[in-house]
This record gives sequence, structure tokens and C-alpha cells, in this order.
Amino acid sequence: MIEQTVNIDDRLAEFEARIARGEKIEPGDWMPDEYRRQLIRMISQHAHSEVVGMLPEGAWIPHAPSLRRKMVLMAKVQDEAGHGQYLYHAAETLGATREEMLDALLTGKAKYASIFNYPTLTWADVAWIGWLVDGAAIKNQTMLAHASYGPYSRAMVRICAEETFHYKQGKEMIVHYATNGTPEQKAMVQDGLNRWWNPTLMMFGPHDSDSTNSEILMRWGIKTKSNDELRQEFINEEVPEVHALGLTIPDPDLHFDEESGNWIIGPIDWDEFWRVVKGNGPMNAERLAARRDAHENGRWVREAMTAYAEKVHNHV
Ligand code: BYC
Repeated sequence: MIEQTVNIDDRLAEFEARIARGEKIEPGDWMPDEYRRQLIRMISQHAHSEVVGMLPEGAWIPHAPSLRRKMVLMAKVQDEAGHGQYLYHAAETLGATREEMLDALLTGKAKYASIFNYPTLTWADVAWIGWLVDGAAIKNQTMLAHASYGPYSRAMVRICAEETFHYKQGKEMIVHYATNGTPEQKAMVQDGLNRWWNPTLMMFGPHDSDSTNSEILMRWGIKTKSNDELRQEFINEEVPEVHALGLTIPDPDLHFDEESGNWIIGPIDWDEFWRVVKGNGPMNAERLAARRDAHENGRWVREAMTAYAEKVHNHV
């Protein structure tokens, strides 16, 4: 019994030493149960976010203002499906099955990014998702590209490359409408900013003091920066860019602090955040209903593929 305890302590020490040396932990390696649990939680939530995240923008594909804009948006939404695939695969390397992850999403047990529970009311919302939402995602995921778990960090490298294109296509539209647009387009851009700014800041998660998972995630090199650190970096980078277009950020308390060099925001509405995370945001029910429909409508494809795979398997 004593010998076993010593062994587990030794393994944990060696595991932590590997992380301290900057080595990646790979699927077959020994890892604490809690490391595995945290990764499955985070990676599966991330995968769900990519897939649910296709819906708000996907709704605008039939209404894109030109063929060029439609092609770009289709490519972008399709990329998000690919991101979901990489991430579900990464979670599967830890022993989670696709069925249990999808079941958790479709029954409403699993979380996914709060931001996708808001409606896309105008075409400018598609552009703001590209700029702000993908921008926030890049900030968080560039950090996760250094995560200690090999499959997650490698998925992040590929995803960030594609997200950079998403960010640019959104920003290109906003810059165009805000500077060369008609008065209606300029108003549409400001209205979109009014609705997307605050929910985007919530994407980074609760303040560090309320972040239950951060401590262990940072100890084991999954996260290397805290929620508040990343949120502040994002604010500092994006506020001057938005102001340069003559747009107004919907925060009367926003100001620049000379001493710290930070843009300081007013209080975030955490009641709204938790309402959305707990399933009671403006679009939660609709998003889950759309995913359930897609899952049902795709059943025959899954069955046909399984039957085909079994047939091929039986002939080799
Ligand atoms: N939304 O202890 P904390 C995209 C939950 S998609 C919902 O700080 P953690 C895109 C959190 O899960 C990119 N829930 O958590 C796709 C925890 O609850 P549990 C999405 C949130 O994990 C399509 C509780 O609150 N990116 O780019 O240390 C189109 C306490 O929080 C949220 C990712 O998924 C939230 N915003 O930190 C366009 C990145 N925030 O699980 C674009 C991967 C917190 O204990 N995830 N919660 O019951 C992460 O980096 C981290 O999980 C978070 C939160 C920073 C989100």
C-alpha cells in the first residue's frame, strides 16, 4: 500500500517535471485522472462551440449580399465544422467517445461558448463575429497552442491559422462598411458593435477570482494565461482599432489608464453570463433544437457509413 502511494507520487512528480521541461504529454503517456478529466471537459466543450458556432453565421449564407461574400462565408462556416472534427478527435485520444460527447451536447448537459446563444440580426453581425468573436478565439487559442497535451496543442496550431483568415474577413467588412458604407451600413455596423461587444468579453470566462478550473489548468500547463489576462490583452489590442473607425464602444466607463497602459472597462454583467451558460440565453433552445434536427437528419448517413465500414472490414 505504502509502495503504491510512493509510486503514484513519483509518477506525478515525473509528469510535472515533463511539463516543466516543456515536453508534450501524448495519449498513451501516464497522466493524473484529473488532468484527463479537465482536458475532456475543455476539449469537448470547445468542439461543441465550433459546431454550434456554425449556426449564427450559417443562417446568413442564403442572404449574403454578393456571390463573393457568400463563397467566403460558406468556406468559413465549413472551416468551423473541420475545427469541431479536430477537437472531437483530440478528446477521443483521452478515451471519450463521440457518442457520449454528442449525447451530452444534445441533451443540454454539456456547456459550449456562451457567445453562440445570441442572435445574428443583420449582415453586420456576421462581420462582427469574424472580427470580435474569432479575434477573441485567436487570443485564447494562441495560448492553448502551447498547451501541455500534444493533440490539443497541435489542433490549436491548425485552427489558429484558419481563424486568422476568419478574423481578417470580418474586419475587412467592418472597415469597408464603416468607412465607405452608406449611412444605413454605418448604422448597421454600430448597432452590431452595441450588441456583440459585451458578450465577446464574456467569452474569456469569469474573472480569475471566480474561475474554478484555472488553478489546476495552469499548474499543468493546459492554460498558460488567466481569463482576465487574455481579456485585457484583447481589449488593449481591439479598442484602438475600433476607435480608429469612428465607432463607439458601448461602455460609458471605458477609459485608458496611463499608469498601467491598459484600457479599463466597466463592470461585466455576470448575471447575464450565467443565465446564458445555464441554458437561458436568447438562443439556447433554438441552437440545441437545430443541432438535434441535424443529428436526426444525418442518422441515415452514419448508418450507411457504419454498414459500409463493416462490409469492407469483413472482406479483408
Ligand atoms: N461560455 O473555471 P472557468 C470559435 C464555464 S469557438 C460557456 O474559468 P475554464 C468560433 C466553464 O466551462 C471557440 N461556459 O473555466 C466557432 C466552467 O464550467 P465547468 C471557443 C463558460 O475552463 C464558430 C465555468 O464556466 N473556445 O472560436 O478555466 C464560429 C467556470 O469557468 C465560458 C473555446 O472553447 C463561456 N464563455 O475557462 C466563430 C476555448 N467561460 O466546465 C468562432 C477553450 C467559462 O467547470 N476553452 N465557462 O462546468 C477555454 O479556453 C476555457 O474553457 C475558457 C473557460 C476560457 C472558456
